[in-house]
Amino acid sequence: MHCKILGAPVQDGAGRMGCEMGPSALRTAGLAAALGDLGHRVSDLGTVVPASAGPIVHGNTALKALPEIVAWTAAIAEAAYAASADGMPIFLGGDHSISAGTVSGVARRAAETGRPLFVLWLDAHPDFHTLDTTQSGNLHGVPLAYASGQAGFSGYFPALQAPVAPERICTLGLRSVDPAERAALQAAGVTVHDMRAVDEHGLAPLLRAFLERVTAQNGLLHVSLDVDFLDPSIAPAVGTTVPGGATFREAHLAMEMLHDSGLVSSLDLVELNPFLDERGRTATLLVDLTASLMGRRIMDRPTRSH
Ligand code: B3U
Ligand code: MN
Ligand code: MN
Repeated sequence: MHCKILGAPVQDGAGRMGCEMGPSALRTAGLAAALGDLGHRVSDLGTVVPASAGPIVHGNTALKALPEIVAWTAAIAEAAYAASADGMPIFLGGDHSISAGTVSGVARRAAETGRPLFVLWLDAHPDFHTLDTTQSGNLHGVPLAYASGQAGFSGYFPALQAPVAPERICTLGLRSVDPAERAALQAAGVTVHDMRAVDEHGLAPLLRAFLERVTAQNGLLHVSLDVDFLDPSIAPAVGTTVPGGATFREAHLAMEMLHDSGLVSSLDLVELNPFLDERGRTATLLVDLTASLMGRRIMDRPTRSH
């Protein structure tokens, strides 16, 4: 596999500074070497540069840094479209607003190949606010709604060339959902596996059922991994910690299953805030999880289905 690393040092979408350092920390933690050790070809394509931000006026006065995030989204979408022509792009955030660009860019590419794009959103939050419903105004709370074509973005964010149908989106790990998001997720028909579902059924059967759907439709799969999917006890370097996240073992199992599926065509690593890390442990964990997703395994056998 040809892994293409692309930095998107965006922090204006989060409520605090620090995610700008995310790509540097992931590089420092040895991402390229870990992928190379697995036999992959690795290219570091460098850092996305945002378009210039003009003034934008919106009725929701809570919105923060709308012109900046719109400018980033346009540039990241172009970079994601270009990088996904071949190989496996790995986007290093940056806060989760980068996924407005990464998902829309890879979706545009998938539409050209004729294969349906599916999205697996690993996160404590669904990030399914629109520009009208967000109360915090932090735009890392909107990318999934934007990329799936929810109303209210046109005229502000770049026009979507290929929205991802909500039926092709699976969120896993949710435990902090705002009322407007809950209603919108249900109305749109997004598959939601919250932490209660993980507790009741275990992560593996939930993920396996989704992967079987992707396989049945010969789909491509974009995985968006927010650090706060993980429990804060193992991944402290994130601005929005929510207790009760995925354990070390659940997270690695998810990555191993994703690898064995052979479906993953692009990946986001987002919301890492190195300023909040403890001696690089969260960055190192993200590198190890990426390695599991790209083929590192304990023994030479895939995860059994039963
Ligand atoms: N839904 C809340 C909280 C949040 C969303 N994404 C993160 N936090 N990281 C909001 O602000 O939109
Ligand atoms: Mn998120
Ligand atoms: Mn989150």
